[in-house]
Amino acid sequence: MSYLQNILEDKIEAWRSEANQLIDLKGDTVISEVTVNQVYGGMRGIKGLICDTSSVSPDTGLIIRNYPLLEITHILPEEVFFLLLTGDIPDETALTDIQSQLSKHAEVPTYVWDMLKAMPNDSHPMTMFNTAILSMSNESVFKKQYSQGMAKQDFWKAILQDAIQLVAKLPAVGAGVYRIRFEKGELIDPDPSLDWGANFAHMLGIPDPDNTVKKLMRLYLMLHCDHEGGNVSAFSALTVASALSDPYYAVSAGLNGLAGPLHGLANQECLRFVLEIKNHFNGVPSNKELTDFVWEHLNNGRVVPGYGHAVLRCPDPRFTAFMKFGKEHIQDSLIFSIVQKLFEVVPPILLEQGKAKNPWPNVDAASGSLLYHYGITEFSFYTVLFSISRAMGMVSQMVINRALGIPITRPKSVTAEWISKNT
Ligand code: CMX
Repeated sequence: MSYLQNILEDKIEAWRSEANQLIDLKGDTVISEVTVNQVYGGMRGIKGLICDTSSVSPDTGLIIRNYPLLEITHILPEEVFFLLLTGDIPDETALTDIQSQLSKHAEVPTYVWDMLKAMPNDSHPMTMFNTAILSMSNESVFKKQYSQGMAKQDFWKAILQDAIQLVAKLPAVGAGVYRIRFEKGELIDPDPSLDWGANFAHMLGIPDPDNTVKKLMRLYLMLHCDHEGGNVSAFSALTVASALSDPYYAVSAGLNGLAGPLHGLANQECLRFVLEIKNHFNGVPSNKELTDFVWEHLNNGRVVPGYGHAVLRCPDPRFTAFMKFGKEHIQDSLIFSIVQKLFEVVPPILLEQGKAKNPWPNVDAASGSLLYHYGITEFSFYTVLFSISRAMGMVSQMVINRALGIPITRPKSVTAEWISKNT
């Protein structure tokens, strides 16, 4: 039994009894009512899921296991993974244990590389990344043990093994997608002396003389790790996993949702928008020029990528963390200056337009400018970075859901005729 599994064993016993107690005491308590607006409005605001790994408060943003995000931006991605799974920031022993497990399972099967190299050379990096994950479903410990009759109370242990083994491989898969798709040369082997995020930077092969790219990747992979349970990617992944499809199927499914422009792909769209502005004005526009440009964009029926959010009603703390990094490291970058100017100009415009419920920037508004500055200019790759990180949240939620025995997801739908006759 691994050190992590040992720790979780005790915690899960406590979580199970807490859940049973809540169900006994409050099982019939109403926590949400559903209006016709919500049925036609993407179920916005309906409380219908349990998720303990993180929560999103509209006015402060992401809280990971009771830690407001901006208080823990210094921790490593693998530390945040441990935190998501257990509720604790790891001590030295626990950190060494999770790092050694991630390192032990980092090798990617050869058939994944063969498959990625055989894909059309204009494939989107997200198609390649998600296909690579799906292709590894045969590696699933859960799938194997389930077919051998594993008991339901032990499901979480096999899911935990899959969680570690899958997350361990993602930096290499992501870096491999980058190098294959953009013809960067041979794949680069992991460096066992590096931590998980730094190793990703190393395998991308971006010049990094002062280790700032490693620092950025640690921050990037930490910040995107989870965003409670109801966003498209988490909800999709968890729904698929609730059918007891293995985590490879489920994570790939969730990430297919992340690949949509209203969700994770917004980081690619954002950088495209910033470059459009740069090319249009041949540099950084004045506030007046930028204001006119943004209005024209909106009046053409397009959204401003990187702004707005379904839950948040404040500047996203993940955006704030990236801006802090940018101000510290690339203050004189032209692209970053445009991002800063957009932050001044866009919220008042969205407020004046009066449609978006949240005029503030989200996680995707600043991240691309940092990646671009350090030489990752292929912006269709950006959502892969988001995915490597977000997989940690998805698999952590899966471990907990299986531990709590959450059943298959099956909300009820109604017809328009039913609404018209019954409401
Ligand atoms: N630019 C222009 N219009 C916007 C807008 C933006 N950034 N954000 C919202 N709106 C519009 C919506 O399109 C909607 O218009 P219609 O009534 O014409 O359909 C209206 O404002 C109300 O939308 P909302 O309730 O405020 O927002 P939703 O919860 O429906 O959608 C989101 C949230 C993120 C999809 C939306 O704000 C958006 O499209 N933003 C731009 C894309 C983006 O940055 N996505 C990344 C989100 C973070 C992530 O998941 O990675």
